[in-house]
Amino acid sequence: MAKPAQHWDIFCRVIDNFGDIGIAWRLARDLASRGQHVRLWTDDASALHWMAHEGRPKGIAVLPWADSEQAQMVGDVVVETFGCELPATFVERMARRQPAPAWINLEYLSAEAYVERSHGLTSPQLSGPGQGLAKRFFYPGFTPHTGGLMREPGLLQAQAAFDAPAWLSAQGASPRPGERIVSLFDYDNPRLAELLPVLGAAPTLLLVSPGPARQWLASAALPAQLRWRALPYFSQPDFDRLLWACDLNLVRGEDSFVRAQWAGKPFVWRIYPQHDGAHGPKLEAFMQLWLRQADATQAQAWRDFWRRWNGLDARPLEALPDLAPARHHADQWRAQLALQVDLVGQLQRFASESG
Ligand code: TRH
Repeated sequence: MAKPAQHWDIFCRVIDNFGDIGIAWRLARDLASRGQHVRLWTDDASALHWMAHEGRPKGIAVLPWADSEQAQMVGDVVVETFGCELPATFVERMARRQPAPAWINLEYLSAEAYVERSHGLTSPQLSGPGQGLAKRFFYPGFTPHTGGLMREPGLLQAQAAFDAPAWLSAQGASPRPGERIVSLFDYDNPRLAELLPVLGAAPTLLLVSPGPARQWLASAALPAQLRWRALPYFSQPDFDRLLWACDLNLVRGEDSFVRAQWAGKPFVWRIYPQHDGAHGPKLEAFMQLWLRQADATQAQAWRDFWRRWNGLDARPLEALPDLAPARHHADQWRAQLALQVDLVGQLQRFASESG
């Protein structure tokens, strides 16, 4: 017997870049696709103009954060993304609601050991507007003892049915015979100049998403075998198709990093740089997990490349690791991740336990 649809309130505060709203929007879409009713409260929905330009699915209302202070109804489940601190007036209404809503804090993704220890912990609210409520911590992750990764129903089937040449042609980005295709979505990166000769070692078409890299490339001298095209901001589904169509994806942050793993292609991750250097151990922890089953020589080549690309090793970029074995490894890694219960499935279970 299917459970009745629940009402979900997702709160998202946009810090910078697009990951916060990107993850919140993907969560809302996934929940709505399962028949849930979703209100997405955010202080900056502007990126949805392109991220969601294929239309907003039924069942999702995107609302200004400030309006939540007057909201009379509180959902069955309240998701506070990345510790964004809910409005006190809304929390007061949560505390008065009978039955109490499930209050879930969705944390940032990491492969570090603390995640498995922290996933599922509860924090009873002993004072303040939420007194009497309990907040539960939900940590996404790559192992069965975490909350898993978002994997919407039908993702792997859509990939299997995808016609890459037709999609690339529709974008005006068809490769020439023998050209490999590489996508680039990055922050400002001092290593970019070193990337060009690395890619130019073989005939390459570089597809560049909007951002600092695209500006820099416009005036850069290119090696003979390297061509590039500027891309527009795609909708999230089309950004996925870009990753599926390429032979190598250079991604960043959190959400595109996960989507590159679902694409099952070799990828390079530019982690979100943190001033206190916390991104270093986070990168190492992921590589430890991701490369555990890989051939030792291959694994070292990827570690070297990722560390240098992320500025964690001052030596210059050298040749790309061999993409053929990496393609096989990417397939294996995706198959391993697909064994996990997906994040939204786990979140729904969490909510029914906590509510
Ligand atoms: O933009 P990001 O660097 O976001 C970052 C990270 O999430 C980081 O962890 C967080 O702390 C910081 O924001 C605040 O990278 P990310 O996570 O890949 O998010 C980009 C989103 O934009 C993702 O949902 C994919 C989407 N996207 C498109 O839909 N179309 C596009 O053309 C592009 C380039 C991105």
